[in-house]
Amino acid sequence: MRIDRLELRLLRLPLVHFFETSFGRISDKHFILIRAEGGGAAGVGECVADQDPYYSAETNETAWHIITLFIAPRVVGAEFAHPRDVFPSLHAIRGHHMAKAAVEMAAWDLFARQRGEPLSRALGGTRERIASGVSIGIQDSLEDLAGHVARELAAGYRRIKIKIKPGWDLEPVAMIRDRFGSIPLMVDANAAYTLDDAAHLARLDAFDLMMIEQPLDDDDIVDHARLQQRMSTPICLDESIKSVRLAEEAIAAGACRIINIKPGRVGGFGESIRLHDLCAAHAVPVWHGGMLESGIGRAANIHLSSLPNFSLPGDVAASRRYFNPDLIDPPIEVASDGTIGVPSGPGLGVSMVEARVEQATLRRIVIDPVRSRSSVAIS
Ligand code: OSB
Ligand code: MG
Repeated sequence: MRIDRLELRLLRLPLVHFFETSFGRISDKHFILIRAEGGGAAGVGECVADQDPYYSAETNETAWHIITLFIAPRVVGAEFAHPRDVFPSLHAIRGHHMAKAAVEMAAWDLFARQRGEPLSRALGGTRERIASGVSIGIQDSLEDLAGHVARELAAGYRRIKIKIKPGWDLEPVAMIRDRFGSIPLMVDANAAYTLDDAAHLARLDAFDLMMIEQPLDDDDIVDHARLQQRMSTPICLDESIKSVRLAEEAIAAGACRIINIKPGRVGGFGESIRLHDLCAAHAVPVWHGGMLESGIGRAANIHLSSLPNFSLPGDVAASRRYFNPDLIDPPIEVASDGTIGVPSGPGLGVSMVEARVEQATLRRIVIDPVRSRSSVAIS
């Protein structure tokens, strides 16, 4: 497989509803879309970096910089036997997993399309439908939160996750248990606490949560292990699992009992498969995280979620919760039983609406071996 040309676009899409975490609130999604062309076909990959370096150190601008100056020269015009060889070929570039993943995932889509098979098959997926859950951001009031929970349960979603932070934790959880009973419920702190909060966090044990996601800082593997000894609610790590190696260390340390997989965080599909397999070997269940992706990144997440150890519902929900319209048509829908069908067409198996992509584009650059860097700016 040869990648002849890369196109990068920086896009802006308005969110249907603002999304608030312990990092802050956003109303628009800014992201880079990669198009990789080769052998007369094209694959696409969505970069999950944000505008700000809060969830991770990467941003859209760092990803743009790293892809154009360091990743593109290593992949444009290069021959790969398989897309799993893309990530190792970028070894000299330290970190920047979101930037690497966007290009690697476009290469997987290109590969699957060239073979005329769905991406799920190329990845080793085994299911035709995946279980879908939702992530509900911090709201202005408990009443607003109750309204969101009621709507998502009515839509059929298989589990509810709410974002928490100091000052918005025990009360919203108690309210949900009180009003909605024993629904599958979990919380995500996005690293908003420290080990000093252990006694406070242990009060969540009374609510029979499926798990607490990323209570402490991303580098605090040891503190997560100490916290897990002081609470019965299983800890799930997200931000901390920046590589397969770190996952091995976190599992060995007892820092988590569950892992959230996001290909962007670990460097793409190849690394995600290795992480999935590592967790399966240690009997650690995994689920697929979400980064408010457009239909392109959402479809990629669905294909990966078809692997066997994704045994818990993920943060992979219907398009309409995020963007209306989405970049793809038809959008991704959830069935009344809370499942999403894995697309069966070649590659990602979704249709991008080029006019919508064009309309959302803030900036564009094309990189090919002849004009190794030529830029077309679009205002
Ligand atoms: O921590 O899982 C997270 C969104 C952006 C950044 C980080 C996270 C999230 C979500 C939303 O929880 C998941 C989604 O619905 O896409
Ligand atoms: Mg999370």
